Amino acid sequence: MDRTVIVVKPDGVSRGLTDTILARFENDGFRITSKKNLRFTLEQAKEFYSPHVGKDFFQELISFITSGPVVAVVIEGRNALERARQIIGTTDPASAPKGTIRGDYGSGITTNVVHASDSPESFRHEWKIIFG
Ligand code: 3AN
Repeated sequence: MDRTVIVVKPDGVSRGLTDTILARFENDGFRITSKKNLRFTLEQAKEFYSPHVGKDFFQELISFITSGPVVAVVIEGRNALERARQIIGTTDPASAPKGTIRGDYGSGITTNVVHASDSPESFRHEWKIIFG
């Protein structure tokens, strides 16, 4: 069993998709072990997305993720990181297959409704910022 951080982004929360999105993971056998409603501060957002500092989309990403409340959870399950990435789909919803969360609900590469950690290091980094 291992764990990953899932964040329902501001577009997912404001569109009322939180329960629908979290159910996708639970229906696949994941267990939610922590849950937190929060709004990222500017500092938290910059730290959370620090791997993207200097990229041309960084400012847009920070503005978006701080634009409203998010719901963050830790989910636990076998092969959690890889399976959760399959469930959310690729970064750009335009190329994410139907049946993935981003493929079904994402409206743009920034507004892609959900985040999942992409490595054990990013899980630890993200967990510390939100739940530490
Ligand atoms: P993912 O969320 O699929 O792991 P990352 O880690 O490469 O993708 O990027 C983090 C976030 O940055 C993405 N969820 C997306 O919102 C945004 N992003 C990534 N690439 C781009 C891009 N080319 N243009 C605009 N935003 C992007």
